[in-house]
Order: sequence, then structure tokens, then C-alpha cells
Amino acid sequence: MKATIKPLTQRPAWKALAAHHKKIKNLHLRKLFADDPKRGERLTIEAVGLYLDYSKNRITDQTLKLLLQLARESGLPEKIEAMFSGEKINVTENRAVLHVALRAPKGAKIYVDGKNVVPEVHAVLDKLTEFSNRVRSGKWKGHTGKRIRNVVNIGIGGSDLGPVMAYEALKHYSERSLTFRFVSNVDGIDFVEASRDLDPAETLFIVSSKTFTTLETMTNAQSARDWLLKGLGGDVKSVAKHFVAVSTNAERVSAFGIDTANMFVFWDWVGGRYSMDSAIGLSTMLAVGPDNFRALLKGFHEVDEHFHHTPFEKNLPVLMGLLSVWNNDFLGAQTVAVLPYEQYLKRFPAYLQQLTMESNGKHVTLDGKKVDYQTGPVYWGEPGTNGQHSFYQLIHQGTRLIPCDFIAFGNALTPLGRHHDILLANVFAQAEALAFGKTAEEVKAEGTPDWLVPHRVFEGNRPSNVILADRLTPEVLGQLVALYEHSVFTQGAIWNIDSFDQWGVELGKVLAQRIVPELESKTAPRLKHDSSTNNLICRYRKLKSAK
Ligand code: G6Q
Repeated sequence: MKATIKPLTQRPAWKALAAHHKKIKNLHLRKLFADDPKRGERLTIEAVGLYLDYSKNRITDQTLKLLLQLARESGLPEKIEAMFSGEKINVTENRAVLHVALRAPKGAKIYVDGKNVVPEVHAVLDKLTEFSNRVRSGKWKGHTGKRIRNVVNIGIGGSDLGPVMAYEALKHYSERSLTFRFVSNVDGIDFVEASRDLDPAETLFIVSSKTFTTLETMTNAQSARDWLLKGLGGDVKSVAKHFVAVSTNAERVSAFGIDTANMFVFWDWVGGRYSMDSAIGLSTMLAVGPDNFRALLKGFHEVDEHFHHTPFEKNLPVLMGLLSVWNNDFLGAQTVAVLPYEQYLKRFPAYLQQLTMESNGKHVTLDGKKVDYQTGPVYWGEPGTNGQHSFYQLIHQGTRLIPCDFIAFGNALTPLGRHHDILLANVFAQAEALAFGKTAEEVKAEGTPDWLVPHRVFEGNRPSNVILADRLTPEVLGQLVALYEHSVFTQGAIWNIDSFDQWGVELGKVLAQRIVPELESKTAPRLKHDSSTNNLICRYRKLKSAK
């Protein structure tokens, strides 16, 4: 397969897209819609309960045809098959990429190195279920015999962003008598604030770390251990009742003092940013209960099946990925705004930042050649309508092209007067205004003086997707996350990059470790960095000793 795939810019479809872009680059969405009155119905897909309206993208039928051809020429069908069949597609780490196995139904068979991993996945799910039920029902007691009322997840990156996002997204379904906190930053304030009003006797810490070596997490876990022991009179036996671990590293978990009977495992074929549906989701399961957690997995699986088996022209993640490639590589968009019109999804953009940018922020192809095209765009966003009163100005009238993904729901989880209609009116209005803008003639017709007209003109022709679902259920959350996971996969496949490694993150982990002893040493260290770093270290040492 590898040998037959040409470098991206030499693929016939890429060349055809470049020529096609020259022809249509000045075409306005106003004209595209005027010429095709059914466009807004035609360029839509509905699958697994998600509705995608992609008609407000700057594309024609020919663009779509060429993008689909590009997917085939890029080996996307074969790459999808390779992922689902457990091939080691994360080449730089020589690992399979099997988050899809985490949500496969019990009877499924997915092999890694000749071993079906699905039974293990379900064994862990059952163990998580049993544990969650014990905590939620009060059967699991803390060291002093009190039941657990507070759960603190300690983790960072992939071991934090998914749990935080899912907790916020599914708060409506959560057990309100339990308090959930998430500690990630090594800035001590994160732990101090998260623990300040908690009773250690009622607090359970989940130390979530795939490697169990991450400096931030280990530092926070140690402080949590000290805090607990201080609060419970120093009895080290209390640790077993108040700490559980989620990790792939039993040795380290045990060295920390956590009973490995209270350890929930996952595997090296689960990438950190793809792990919220593994045991890393323990805090989610504790919050919303095992049934809702399984509904979340069901939603993921539905989109996995859809991605795996649906022809590309009707395939939601494939189309979203291809449109993103078009906007990024041909229209020159450098960012994508993700704008959920659903307050519960307030952490969804932050979650997607890691998923998209850690996955596709790569500068070389799978075979190590520097790319001569743009790869992953910057993802960012805020929930609507708040963003409308701040950065939307730039999206409407600035000089940059910012494609937007609007996400909205037909029904509010807790309806309140007219709120939901007003919320949804804003989504539709924003997408409409971005696409069609307001011409000088229209502005003049409103009686605007000539000098003011240019300021009030909206060029329009700003692309957007609208994703609509019925309501934010655990199942729909799973669908949305899987939608973006596979869109990221599609983009990475076209760019021919490794979407599953993160050497940039690894670098950060090593660098800080080198400097810590230089900051802590009692005597002046012999510094061998550049003059700026040396100087900053000296200045910091002076600042802290002056205290
Ligand atoms: C995710 C990354 C990274 C990772 C964190 C935490 O894909 O690998 O964000 O999740 O660095 O790592 P640990 O879970 O090993 O502590």
C-alpha cells in the first residue's frame, strides 16, 4: 500500500484541486445558494442521529468529487482498515491505535499481536462498574468508615481533558450528592483550591496516568497523599481506602503505595488523548453511573461503525475531515473555531484542542520527509452565545478566514422559558450572516451615510458547518467525540502524518526535569544553558531567596 501512495502534492486529485481552487476561489456562497435553491438540503448528511449541514462551505459538487478522489488516492480506505484491524499505524512508537476497541461490543474481535483485546476491555469495564457502584451506593468506605462524597481526579493532558470535559458535558446526568474536582496543573494552587473545602475522610483520589511517571501528576499525587495523611492522623493504611489508580504501569502504581487491586488498567494501544472512554473515564462513570457510561460508549461505537462502513460521500467524519483539508490547504484558513451552543459543552473546545492539535501538529510525513503543505490547523472556541460578544467580530469582518463548526441541539436538557429558541436563533443567524454577509447596497438601503457604509459591510463567504442533534445525551457526546476523532484521522491520512505520536509533549517532560534540580540546589549550580535561560534561572533563585 505504502509504495503506491504518491507524495500529497503529486497526487492527481491534489493537482486537480489546486487548479479547481484557482477557478472557483472568487465564487461567493451567495451565488452558490442562488444557483441551487436546494443546496441547503442537498449538502447535508444525517447519520446515527447527527445532522451535518455542510452547505455553507465554499465548495461545489466538483470540489467534493475531487476531495473524495483525494481520499481514495491517499489510501484512506486502506488506512481505516489498518486501524480497525490493529495494525501498528503509530509507526514512530510502533503501536497499534485501537481506541475503537474500547467501545466495541462484548462479542467483537479485535486483535493486537494475535490476541483479541475485546474481552480484556470488558473485564476492565466490569471492574470499573463494580467499583463505581460501591462508591456511589456508599458501600465503599473511607479509612474512618465514612462514605465517599468527593472524587478528585489527578491527571494531565489526555488523563485530564477528557474526564473534565465529560464531567461538565454530562453534569445533567451526574450524581449531585458527589463533588467532583480535577487537578492537573503542577501549579500548587490547582491542588490547594481543589482540596481546600474537602474533608479527607470523605475524599477519593483517582490518580490517572498512563505512564505513572508524569511530573505534574506525580507531584500532585504526592501532595494529595500528604494532605490525606495529615488530615487522617498519619496512618499510611488510609491510602488504600482513599487512592485508586488508572494506569498501564502496575509497578509504579504499587511503588506509590496504591494497592494494585484498586488499579484500573488500560493499554499502550490507547493514546492519552483517545483515552476518555477507557478506565481514564472512571471519574465520568462515578459521576454519571455505569449505565450512562455504557451509553456514552455506545455513541462512540455507532460512529465507529459509520466511519468504518459508510461510503465516503455519506460518511460524516470523512466529509468533515476533507472539508477541513480544503479550508486549511486550499483556502488558507489557519484555524478552526468550534462553537457549541450548549453550555454543558463549555470544555469541548479545550478537549478538541488536544485531540486535533496534538494529533495533527506534525511537520514530517510517516516516512520522515518534511511536508510541503500545511498540516493541522489551530482549533479554538467558546460556547455560544458568549463568543458573539467578543471574538466573532474578527470572524465576521476581520481579514482572516476562520471556518466555524457550530454545534447545537434541538432540545434543552432543562427547558427554561424562551431560552432555547433564542439560543438556536443565534446559531442559525450567525451561520447565515457569515455565509451571506451584507452588501454595500443593502447597507445603503438602510439609510446609512456613505462614509459609514464600508464599516458596516459584511463580505460574507465565511464557511461553516452546523452539527445538530436532538439533545445532549451520553450517547450523543460519544458520537460527537468519535466524529472529531475520525475527522482527525481522515486529515492525518491525507497529510500522511503520524496522528498518534506526540514527541513535542515528550520533549517538555524531559526538559523541565533537567532544570528542577538547578532551581532547588542549595548551592549555586553550574549552569550550562544559553545565556537567557542561565540568567532567568539565576534571577528566579534570587527572587525566591529574597523572600
Ligand atoms: C496524550 C499525550 C499527553 C498525555 C499526558 C499525560 O495523547 O500523550 O497529553 O496524556 O502527558 O500522560 P500520562 O497519562 O502518562 O500521565
